[in-house]
Amino acid sequence: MGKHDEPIVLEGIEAGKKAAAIEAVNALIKDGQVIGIGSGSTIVYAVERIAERVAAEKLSVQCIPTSFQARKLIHDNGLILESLENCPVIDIALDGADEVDAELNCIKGGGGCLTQEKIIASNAKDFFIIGDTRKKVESLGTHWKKGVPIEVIPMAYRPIQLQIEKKLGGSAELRMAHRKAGPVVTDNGNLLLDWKFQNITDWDYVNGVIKMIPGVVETGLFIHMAKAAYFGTADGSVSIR
Ligand code: ABF
Repeated sequence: MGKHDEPIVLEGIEAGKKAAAIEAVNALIKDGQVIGIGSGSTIVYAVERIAERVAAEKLSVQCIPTSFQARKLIHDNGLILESLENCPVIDIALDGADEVDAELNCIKGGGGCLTQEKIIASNAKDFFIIGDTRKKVESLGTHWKKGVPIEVIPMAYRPIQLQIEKKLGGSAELRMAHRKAGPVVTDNGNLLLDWKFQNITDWDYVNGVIKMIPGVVETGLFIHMAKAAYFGTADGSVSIR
């Protein structure tokens, strides 16, 4: 790829994200719903489309965020911001993903918001993924090479690294901020490990092993949680898995 091609490729990726988000919102969002709002870049297009539909169709919806970013997105688009205290049952959750496999298992948390994303997704009657077509893979680890994100309590990060590597192999790296200025700190005040794995097929087992290590808050493995995934391409077409 020549250097002049890069902006075109990026534009294509953004077009894919936007197409998937708009298609999902048009098909899935209904009057009266409590909606879980994911984090990342694709969800921005979804929230903008929800706001358009709320204004044009006079829909009444309430939105629950998965992160500081999502909370601000809801607020900035003039949508009703709600919480799990008031709305413990969510009708539908929409979110991006780093990868989605053939069984709709996902790696999420590249943006560091996996714990609140999983809480919202697990309390939603239906959970849908939106993303550009790069995210659609046959098996996890094909596109997303940065590993499985894992949120951990800060004082335990080192023994957790060692236990993961001993029990499952691979390497669990502490996620550092830009220019290694310090570790990335989540919205919950915790740290992140990115576990690079090899030859894993039983994701249920792996998720269980990691979750059982004291100090692990949550993993970015979303196993058997999504109902469907919308993938968009640069030409605006969308496929549903
Ligand atoms: C989120 O969206 C995260 O779990 C994930 O890291 C991120 C990636 O999606 P996008 O491509 O939309 O930024 O929900």
